[in-house]
Amino acid sequence: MGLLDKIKNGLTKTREQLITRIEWIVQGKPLDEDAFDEMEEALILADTGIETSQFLMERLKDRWKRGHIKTTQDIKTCMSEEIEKILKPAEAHLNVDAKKPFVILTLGVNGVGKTTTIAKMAKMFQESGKTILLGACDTFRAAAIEQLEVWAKRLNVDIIKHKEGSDPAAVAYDSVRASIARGIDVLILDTAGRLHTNTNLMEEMKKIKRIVNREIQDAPHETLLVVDATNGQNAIVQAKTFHEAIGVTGIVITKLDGTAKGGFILPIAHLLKLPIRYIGVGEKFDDLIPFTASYFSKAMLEGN
Ligand SMILES: Nc1nc2c(ncn2[C@@H]2O[C@H](COP(=O)(O)OP(=O)(O)OP(=O)(O)O)[C@@H](O)[C@H]2O)c(=O)[nH]1
Ligand SMILES: [Mg+2]
Repeated sequence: MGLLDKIKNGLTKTREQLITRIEWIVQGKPLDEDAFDEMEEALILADTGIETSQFLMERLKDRWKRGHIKTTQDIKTCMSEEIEKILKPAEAHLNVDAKKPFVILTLGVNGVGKTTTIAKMAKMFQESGKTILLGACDTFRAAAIEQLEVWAKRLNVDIIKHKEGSDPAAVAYDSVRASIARGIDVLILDTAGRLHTNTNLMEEMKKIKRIVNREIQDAPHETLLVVDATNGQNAIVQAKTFHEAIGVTGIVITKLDGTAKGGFILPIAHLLKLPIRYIGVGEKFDDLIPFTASYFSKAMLEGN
């Protein structure tokens, strides 16, 4: 299956709801201002957020007034084009060739899919010929180390670990030293997830970052925040909190396959202005896709 089809599959729920609502709004009546207001609500229901939905509908109304929009198909086409414009600035693929070792620090609240995403990324980099090391800095949750080990075995990559409950920054330190000593291309650090409102978590992450940075001047080269699409608007709050506390350089959005809230990716691009590196559309290795604005905007409005 091609990437566009995969994203389309992943966004099925979001798209079906959005299209059904739009078609219902415009059915059998001429387009007017009210119809656009109702479409704005449909976007908000897809978790696009008030500010971004308004912004998008203004652009659409403008095109309608200039005569670009007459049919339902025109609405879909123009909306898709305007969505692509909003998403385009967030399209920036992660280039792990830039440094050696390229250090990725992965962050996010509990259960969003950090560890799974790490495994998927490791597989992807491995396939492009890179050597990988994983650092098990989630020493907080019972079984977190074992979970990462299971992935490491499946991928046949090494892992640096300490005992449960030990200092995550010490694991990060050993991981960085080992990466340098072994000539590793990409080091990915797994971390513990707790609520973004947990100050201990933020302090722990800052310390890891500091230790990594002390060993390699410009590392971590990527501070990657993982957010879960099923959290919708709350994921935006998480992203803001992590970004303010730690400084995020890229975002991964997971679980787009299980939600009708796919619209929340728009305010991430529009308001947070952070690069979206990958999107997750399932639990398997190859269900991680580099983010491409045009694919996403098509997948939101064009059926299979
Ligand atoms: N459907 C779907 N499930 C996913 C995706 N990514 C991760 N998951 C699932 O989400 C669950 C949690 O994933 P983990 O990788 O353990 O999440 P985590 O952030 O490491 O969790 P903690 O370590 O507890 O903070 C698992 O059941 C994964 O299989 C995705 O893109 N789609
Ligand atoms: Mg984990």
